[in-house]
Amino acid sequence: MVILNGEKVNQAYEAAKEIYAQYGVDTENVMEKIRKIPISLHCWQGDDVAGFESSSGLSGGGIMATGNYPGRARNGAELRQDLDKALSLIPGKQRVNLHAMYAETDGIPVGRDELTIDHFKNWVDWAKAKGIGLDFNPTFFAHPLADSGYTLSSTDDKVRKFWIEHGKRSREIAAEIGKTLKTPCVNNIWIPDGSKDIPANRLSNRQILKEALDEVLASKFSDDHLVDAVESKLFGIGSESYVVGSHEFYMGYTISNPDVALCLDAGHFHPTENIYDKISALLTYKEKLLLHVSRGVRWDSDHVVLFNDDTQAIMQEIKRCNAFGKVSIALDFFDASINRITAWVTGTRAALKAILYSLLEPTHLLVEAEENGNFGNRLALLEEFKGLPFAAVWNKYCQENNIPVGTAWLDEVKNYEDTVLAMRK
Ligand code: RNT
Ligand code: ZN
Repeated sequence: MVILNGEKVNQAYEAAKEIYAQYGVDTENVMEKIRKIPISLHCWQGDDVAGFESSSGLSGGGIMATGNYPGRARNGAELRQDLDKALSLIPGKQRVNLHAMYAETDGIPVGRDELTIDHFKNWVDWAKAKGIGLDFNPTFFAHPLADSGYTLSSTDDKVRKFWIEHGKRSREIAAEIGKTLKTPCVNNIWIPDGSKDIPANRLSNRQILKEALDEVLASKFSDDHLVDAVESKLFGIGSESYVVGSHEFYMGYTISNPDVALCLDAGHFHPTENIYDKISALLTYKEKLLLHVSRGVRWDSDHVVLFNDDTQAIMQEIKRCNAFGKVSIALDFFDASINRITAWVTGTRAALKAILYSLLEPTHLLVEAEENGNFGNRLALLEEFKGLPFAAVWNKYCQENNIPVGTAWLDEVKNYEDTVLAMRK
C-alpha cells in the first residue's frame, strides 16, 4: 500500500493552506476545530452485534449483521484490543459507544434488570486510561423477553416491567460512566417494538410506550454526567408494517420532554429521505440531537459509512447551523463480511472526512451570494468548492496525528489480521 512522503504531504498542505486562505478559510483553525469534535465508535461493529451474554451471536430485534469474516471479537479483552487497533488508525480523539449486552459478568449470568456499573468496570478503566469518553445503550433486543416483538410497549406487565427496570439501570450506569470519565455519557434508547403485519390497534402500544418512557426517564441526573436520547425507525426485519417508536412518536416525545435528545439514524427513514434537512428543523426546537451516521442500502440501514453525498450533506448542515456543540455524532453500522477493523476505520475516517470537508467550506461566500439574491453564484460556488484541495488538509491532519497517511493503514490491518485475528479459532 502507499505511504505518502511526509515532505510532499507538507508541501501539498502549504499550497492548500494558501488556496483556502484566498477563500477566507483558515486551515489551521479548522484542524483545531475538528480535534474537538469526537465521533462515538460503536463497539458492536467488532462482534456483529453479538454481545457477551451468549455465544449464539444472534442479534434479533429486526437487526442483523450478515457475513462470516474470520476473527470476530468474543469477549471484552478482544473487543477492546480491536478497538485499540481501530482507534490507532483514526486521527484525533474519539469516543466509544457501548451496549448493555457488553457487560462483563465473569461468566455469571446477570439479568439485564440487575446490571450495575460494576459490570462495566473494565470498559471504564480502559476508557479512563485512554482518556476517551464512553456512551451507552440499553439493549432491548436479543433476549427471550423481546421474542414477542414488544418490550417497553408490551401490554404484558411482566415483560414491560422487566424492560423498564433495564432502562432505569442503564441510565444509572451511563450517569456513573459520565461522572467517572468527566464527560457526559449519551444513553440512547432504541427498542425494536413493532409488527410484521398490519396491526388492528396502533394506538395502545404507543400510549403504553409513552408511559414506560416517562417511568424510565423519571430520575434526574446531572447534565454533566448523562444525556438521554431516543431513536426512531421506519421499519425493521419482522416489523415491516408497524414500528411503535416511529419518528413522529419520538419527535413528539422529545418536544414534550425538552431534556431528552432526539436520535436520527441515517438509515431509519424512507430510502429516498435523507436526514440532513431534519437537522435545522429540529434544532429550531431542540437543544440536543444525536445522530447515528450510517448508510442505508435498499432494506438494510447499516452499511459501512462512506464519504458520499449523504454523509457530506449531514455534516454540512451541522456546520452551517454552527451546531457541532449541540449534535452528538455516533456511528451505527455492522458489516461481518469484511475485516471488522477495516469497516470501523473506513466508516469513521469517512465521517471525519465529511466533518473536515464541511469545516473547510467557505460557507460565508455561499451565504453572501444568498443574501445578495444571487442564486446563480450560490450554485456555481457550491460546484467550484468541490475542487478545493480538501485531501491535502486531510493528509496533513492524519500526519499531525501520527496516523499512517494514505492507504498505508491497510498494511497495519493486514498485519493485525495475520498476527491477532487469525489466532481466534
Ligand atoms: C437499530 C438501531 C440501533 C441499533 C444499535 C445496535 O435499528 O439503529 O441503534 O443499531 O442499538
Ligand atoms: Zn441506530
